[in-house]
Amino acid sequence: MKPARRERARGSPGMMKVSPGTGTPRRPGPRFPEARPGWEIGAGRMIDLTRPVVMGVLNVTPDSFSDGGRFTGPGEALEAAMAMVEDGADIVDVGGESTRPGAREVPESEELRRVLPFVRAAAHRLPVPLSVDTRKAGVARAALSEGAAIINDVSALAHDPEMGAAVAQAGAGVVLMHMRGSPETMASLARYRDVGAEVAAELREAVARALRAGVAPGRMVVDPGIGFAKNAEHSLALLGDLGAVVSLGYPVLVGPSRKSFLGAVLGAPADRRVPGTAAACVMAYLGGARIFRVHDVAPVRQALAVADAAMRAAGRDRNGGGET
Ligand code: HH2
Repeated sequence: MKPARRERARGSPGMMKVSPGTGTPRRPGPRFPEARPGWEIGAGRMIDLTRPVVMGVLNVTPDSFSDGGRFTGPGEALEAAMAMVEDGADIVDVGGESTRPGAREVPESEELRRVLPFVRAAAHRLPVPLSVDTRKAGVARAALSEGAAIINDVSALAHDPEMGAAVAQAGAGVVLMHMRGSPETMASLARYRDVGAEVAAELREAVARALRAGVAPGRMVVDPGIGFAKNAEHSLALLGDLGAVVSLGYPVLVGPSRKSFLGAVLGAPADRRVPGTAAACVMAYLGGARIFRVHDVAPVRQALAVADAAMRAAGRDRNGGGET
C-alpha cells in the first residue's frame, strides 16, 4: 500500500512527509494524538500503554460462558493467574459473576464469597496489578481494600450508584464498558443505526458519570463492550472501526475473547476460537485499542507482539517513528 493512502486510511492529516524508499515518516508525531501514554491505577501504579497490554481473564464463577467452574479454591485460581502472568499477562482480571446474555444477577454476599478469597491470596503475590470485574460497590470496596488496583465495571458505573465514589475514593483505575440494559435484557436492546457513533456517544455519558463521581480522567479506560447489547454484525463493525470510540480520547480496551460473534463467523465452538480471538485483537490494535481482555494469553500476546513490531518497523506505531 502506498504511504499516502495509508495515512488517509488512518485518518491522519494527509500532509505528513514520508522518506523515499523507507516509508518512515520524517516528522515523528502522535498518530492517536488524544491517547494517553499510561493508565493510572491504584496504589500509585501506572500501566504503560505505549505497547499492547494484555489483561488475562480469570473467572471464579460456576457458570461463565467459556471457563466457568474451573477452580475448587483460591489456591488453584492463583496458580492459573500465575500461569497467565508467565504467558505474558500485564493485568489479571478476576470475576465472580457471569455477564453472559441472559445471566441473572448474583447476590453481593455470593459474589464476595467467590472473589474475595482470591483477591486476598493474589493481590500481593501476583507481580502484576489485579483487576476485579464487578458491578457492585460493596465488592469493589472490599477488593480494593485488599489490594486490587482496577475495577472493571461492565455497567460503566450505572448499575450501583455508589460505584463511582468507591472507585474515586480508592484512586483505582476503572474500565467503563458499554452495555444497554443488563445481561438479562441486553439482547433485545441491540438496535443501532450507526453502532460506532452511538456506542461512543453512550460511552461519553459514562465518562461524564465517572467525572461527576470524582474519578480522575487518567484513571479511566473505555470499552465498546463486544457482545453486550450487540449482535455479531455490531461487534464486527466495532472491531472493524473503533474510530469514534478512540476519538473520545481515553485508552480503549476490547474483550472479544472466544465470544459468539466469532462463532457466527467461524462456526466453531467457544473452545476453538483462539485464532479468531487473536485476529480480532490485532484488528482492534490497528484501529487504536490498547488493552486486550482475553482468556488465552500466550497466543494473543504473540499475535500482538508481531503486530506491534511490524507497526514500529514501518514507523506507524502510536508515537510515530518508533521513538518510544
Ligand atoms: N466481557 C465479559 C466480561 N467482562 N469486561 C470488559 N471490560 N469487557 C468485556 O468485553 C467483558 C468484560 C464476558 O466474558 P467472560 O468473562 O469470559 O464471560 P462471563 O461473563 O460469562 O463470565
